[in-house]
Formats: sequence, C-alpha cells, structure tokens
Amino acid sequence: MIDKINELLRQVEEFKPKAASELEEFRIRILGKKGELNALMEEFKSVAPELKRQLGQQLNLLKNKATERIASLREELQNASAEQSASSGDLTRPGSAEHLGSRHPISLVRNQIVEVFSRLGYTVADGPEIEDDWHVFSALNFPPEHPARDMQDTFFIEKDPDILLRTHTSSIQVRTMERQRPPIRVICPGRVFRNEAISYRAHCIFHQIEGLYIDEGVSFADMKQSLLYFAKEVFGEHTAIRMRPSYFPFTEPSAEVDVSCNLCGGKGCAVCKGTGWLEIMGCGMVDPNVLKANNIDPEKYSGFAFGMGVERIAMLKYGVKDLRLYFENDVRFLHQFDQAL
Ligand code: 2U9
Repeated sequence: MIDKINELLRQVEEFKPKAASELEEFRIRILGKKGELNALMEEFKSVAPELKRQLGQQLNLLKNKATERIASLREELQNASAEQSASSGDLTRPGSAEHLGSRHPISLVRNQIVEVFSRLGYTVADGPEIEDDWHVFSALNFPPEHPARDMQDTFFIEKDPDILLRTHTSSIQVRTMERQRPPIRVICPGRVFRNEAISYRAHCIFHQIEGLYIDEGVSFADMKQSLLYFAKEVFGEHTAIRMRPSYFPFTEPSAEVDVSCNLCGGKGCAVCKGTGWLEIMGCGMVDPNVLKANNIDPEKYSGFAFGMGVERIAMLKYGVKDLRLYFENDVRFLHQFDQAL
C-alpha cells in the first residue's frame, strides 16, 4: 500500500495538464468519490494496527498534496487562458469599427476661407507667434501711446526690448513686405493672443485670417468686390455686404464689413438683433504711413487689407452660441462637424 501511495504522490508532483479538461479528469481519478484516494482509504480500514500511524500520515499527505497541486494547476491554466484571449481574442468575432477623427470646425472654416482667397490669386504666408514691437505695432502705424501696447491688452514675454505674443496676424504681412516687392497678394491665417477675460464671445487665444493686396492702382472698389465674392462663397450666393466707416491705425479709410443675415434673409431676427446684418470682418486701404515704414512707395503703390476672426465666422456659419466650445475639445461638440463643408 505504501508503494501505491508513493506512486500517486509522484504522479501528483509530475502531473502537467495541457488543458482544464485533462486536469479535471486527473482530479476525478485521484480525489473523486470513486477515485484512488478513497479506494486507499477503504483499504486502510483493514490495515494492521501497527502500520496505521505511518500509512495514515502518508494518506493525509497524499490528500493534501493532491488538493493543493490541483488548485495551483487550475490557477495556472486560468491565467494562461486569460493571457491568450487578451492577445488573440476570439478570432471569429466580428471586427469593431475604428472610430475616425474629423477636422476641427476652426480648421474647416480656415481652410475654406484660405481656399476662396487662393482662387483670387492669394498665396498663404506664415510667421512666428512670438514677435517684437516693430512687426506687431510700430511698422503698422500704432502710435507709441496706443492702448494695444499696454500690458492690459497684450501678453509681454520681455520688456525693453519688447518681446510679445502677436495680437494680430498683421505681423505676417509686415514680414512678407520685408521679403517681397509688390505686387503682393497674401492671406495670413494664424493664432493670436490678447489679454482678455474669457467669455462666450471672447477668448485670450483665437484664430485670425488677414489678407493684404498691394499693387499699382489697387482701389477701394477692388476691395469691395473681392470681399463680396468671399462673402457669397462662405455664406451663400444670395449674401449681400455693406460697409460701415471704422478706424484702424493701419488702414485709411477703414470699414467694418457686414453680411446680410442668412437666417432671416435680412428681415431681422434674434441672431442679427433685428438689424438684418451680421458683422464679419474689418478692412481698409493700407495707410500710406504703413507702406512708407515698409519701404514701399505710396505714390506708386496702393493696397487694401482685411482681417477676420475665424471663431466668429464659424459661429455665424454653424450657429454656435459660445466661443469657448471651440477650445474644450468635447467630442459631443466636435462630432457635429464630421460631415461639415
Ligand atoms: C498690413 C496693413 C493692414 C489688417 C486688417 C482689420 C482691418 C480688422 C479685425 C477683425 C476682427 C481683427 O479678429 S479681429 O479682432 N481686423 O478689422 N485687419 S484691416 O490690416 C493690415 C494688416 C497688415 C501691413
């Protein structure tokens, strides 16, 4: 009997099942009701009393070892199968659809605006977001005491000499004039930074697109027609524009441009506050002082410039009521533009 017990102990120690079913068969053979351990227990009853102690201990040892080994083998098999299903999974199950991202509404609108002006012969120019005083203010005819130069309005990185975050993309046009002689026809998209409290209609970072056209004989009428073409392309062919006198240091004369409200067709509604018009951009003839500061002869050349906030255009185009949504990257907002444009 002792030989049988020792043989079973050896089998328990050496047993290495390949599958859970093999382990279960082994468990039933050793520990099951009609298994080998119970058969030995039966045999134990008729063993001579002087052998009972030693055989009893060996039988207990066999029972404990077999129980422990089977439990630990079961755990090993479970871990291995979890690992396997994590790496390969059920190869027959249907594939899960990859979720594709989409363009941000600001990119969609910026790309459309750039595309419209490209058709009119404008090329895209880029420039640094960190700028100096000359490219943001002085070359654009901002007087030394102008409030935009104040810390209240502009983020300064260094003082004397002033290094700052550009407050408009006009600095790109200044850099273009340094590199290129007229004719100049550039469209300048980019991020700009202003020290403003964040609200539904303002943010300290936003996107602008500015344009500049300088050549011999460029007139206010050229500007008006170019901006009408732009408005019709972006807001629809029935769109009308109007211009209201305004003031900017870099243009003279200057104007604010409104488009007819595309929601009420110009009759007046809540969006256009009953006026029938929505303000979309500013524009003007380049001030001769700006041409001079940039080594362009104002007697020979003239030009026009315009500027708009991309967030504002996108708000009007898509009926977005709160500008902060553009910066939160909430996919519930962004997914609404999956099919846009
Ligand atoms: C040069 C000469 C002139 C760019 C211009 C505007 C009018 C304008 C605002 C619209 C809303 C900025 O985003 S906004 O706050 N811009 O109204 N910008 S003309 O004029 C220039 C630029 C460069 C050399």
